[in-house]
Amino acid sequence: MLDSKIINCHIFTDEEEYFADIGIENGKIKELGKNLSESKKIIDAHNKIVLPGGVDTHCHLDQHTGNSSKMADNFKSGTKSAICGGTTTIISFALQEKGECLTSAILDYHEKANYNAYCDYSFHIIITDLNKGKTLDEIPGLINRGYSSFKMYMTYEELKLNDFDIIRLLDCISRNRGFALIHAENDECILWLTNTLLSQGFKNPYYHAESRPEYIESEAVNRAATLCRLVNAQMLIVHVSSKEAFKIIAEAKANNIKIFAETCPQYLFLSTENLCSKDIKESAKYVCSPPPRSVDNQKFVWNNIKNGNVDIFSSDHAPYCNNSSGKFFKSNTPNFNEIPNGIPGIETRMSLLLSEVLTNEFINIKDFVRITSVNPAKLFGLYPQKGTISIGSDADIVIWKEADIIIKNKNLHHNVDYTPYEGRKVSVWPEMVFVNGHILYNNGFLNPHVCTGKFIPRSPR
Ligand code: DUC
Ligand code: ZN
Ligand code: ZN
Ligand code: ZN
Repeated sequence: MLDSKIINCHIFTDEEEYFADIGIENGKIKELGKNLSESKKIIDAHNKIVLPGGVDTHCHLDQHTGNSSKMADNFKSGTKSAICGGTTTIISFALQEKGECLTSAILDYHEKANYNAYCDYSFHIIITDLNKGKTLDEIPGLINRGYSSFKMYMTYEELKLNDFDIIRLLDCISRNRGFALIHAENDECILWLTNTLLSQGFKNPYYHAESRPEYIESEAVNRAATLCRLVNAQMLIVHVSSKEAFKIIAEAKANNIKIFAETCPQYLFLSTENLCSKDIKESAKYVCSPPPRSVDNQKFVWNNIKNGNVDIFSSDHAPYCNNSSGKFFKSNTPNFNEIPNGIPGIETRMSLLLSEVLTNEFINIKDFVRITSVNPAKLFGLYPQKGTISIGSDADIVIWKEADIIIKNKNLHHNVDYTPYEGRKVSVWPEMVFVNGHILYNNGFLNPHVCTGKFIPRSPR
């Protein structure tokens, strides 16, 4: 006897499209097809689009910021927001403080997440300090215990590693079959431009974009690809935003360098114009890095999604409120470089993109599933447990309903006091979201008491 059965589903994976019923038992997909076994419960999808739950491999929850700003979302509010937007697995970050051993960093973030997550989760470890080599000694053991991905930064004073440390780290990760993620922007160029702009009196958030032009991103992407090639590592370049950076990635891939590209909603749906408001309370909302680019650049990002150069579409949810706990932690009139970088988007990621898919058909639904669920799960060792609808997979399933919806922050479930997409129309939103076989979201209502998300250890590559 099945626990539940979703009948009349119009199912899409990255490879197939078909009509079938889905049988669920013990949180897993047990049967798929027609004439399934008897079930205790039957849900009728009425031939609506049914997709695997989203896998968001780039979101920051409850992360230490290194200053007095605070992230608004912890694991509870962040994963609640995720599932209400059709994402059913997340990989968040465990940040190594300088001098800290990685095991202690992980324990810290496990404590934050334990019994606090609505959906299953895992961690990438952010490495900020090789700690005289001790950090490298921890890596093989960590990969064996399911922490198989490591993020590094080329910029931000408190986070960045120099190229030599990146090489040593990549080499160690690669030899132990781990996976790397990198934030690629040239730190010295940003520093010089920032100082120059400030010395000329240019302080407004608009100059955040001026201080991080596209070519300082593409320079760093090229360098990251070179370091990757040197030690034969596998690496995801996160939040790729610009035409030149995509070009370098396409070339590197053609030369068999094992790099992958992630992009995010802000590079499709926001632009530098959002930073132009004279009202700093408005423009500060869009400060993220790399910054939103020109309207013109958006079509290059679309083209790279269409031609397969984008492997993953993540949110890069970085939840800072637009008040003194977040964007304005430093003062009411901060200089552009004093505003925390990052914008919320864990709940809107899936609908924003799927809505474009359905209305403009620029890419098809299978491509959508590929970059929002399948590839994120595959690259990070979660597939086929996550990211697909197939027998044996976890029953993480979304029934989508087509309807005209205007995004309003008051209807979202994160703890951030704004959404950069306020007022934007979408044509689709989750109707029902199943997480490990349980209906956690149903037509706008959240099943309030279920916080049964668990840590998922991930296999090496
Ligand atoms: N990079 C991220 O990956 N997230 C938030 C801010 C940033 O610069
Ligand atoms: Zn159950
Ligand atoms: Zn980054
Ligand atoms: Zn990020």
